[in-house]
Amino acid sequence: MYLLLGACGVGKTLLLRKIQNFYRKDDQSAEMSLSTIPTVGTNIVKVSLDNKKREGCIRELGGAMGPIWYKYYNDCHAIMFVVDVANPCQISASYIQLLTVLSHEELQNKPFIIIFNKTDIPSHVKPCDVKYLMRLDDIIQNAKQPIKVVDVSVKDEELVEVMQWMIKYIEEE
Ligand SMILES: Nc1nc2c(ncn2[C@@H]2O[C@H](COP(=O)(O)OP(=O)(O)O)[C@@H](O)[C@H]2O)c(=O)[nH]1
Ligand SMILES: [Mg+2]
Repeated sequence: MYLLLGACGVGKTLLLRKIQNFYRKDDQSAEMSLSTIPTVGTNIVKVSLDNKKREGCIRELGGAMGPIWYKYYNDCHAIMFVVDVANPCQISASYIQLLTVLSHEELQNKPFIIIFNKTDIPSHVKPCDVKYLMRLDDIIQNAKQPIKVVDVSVKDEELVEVMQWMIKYIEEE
């Protein structure tokens, strides 16, 4: 189980939908359901990771559930943490949340991907500046977990690096 975390409105549900649709681009009916509403509670989807050969499960936890995210750490094998780089006011809160998640004892050996989303919005903070603000170089050097950082626009379906990371860290049966 991949655990999909991040503050409210960063794009987690849209990312889930787009990953679900990654291998069914021709299916118009799938595209119809791309509007999102704030997630209350948790959202679990099964996705094809490898053109239908291999599958994975992703559990999204609503941003408002931050205080109880830890209850789901035991039941996941990898963490996807989304940051909205078009919302500068939220970046410091995301940084604190990220540090809290990374330092949790149940997540010490689990791989992380940090997804800087909404790079299509012209006023977004440059990912290199966000990395600097969040002191990510320091964090990555000192973390026990393998951490990958990607800049994407989920809206524009820039999902390849996310899919590659998911396949790299696919859950063993
Ligand atoms: N411009 C833009 N909007 C996005 C992107 N990703 C998500 N959104 C929008 O951000 C809003 C919140 O998205 P949602 O997936 O519900 O966020 P969640 O609360 O993290 O699940 C929705 O209106 C999405 O359409 C993106 O890459 N670019
Ligand atoms: Mg959501």
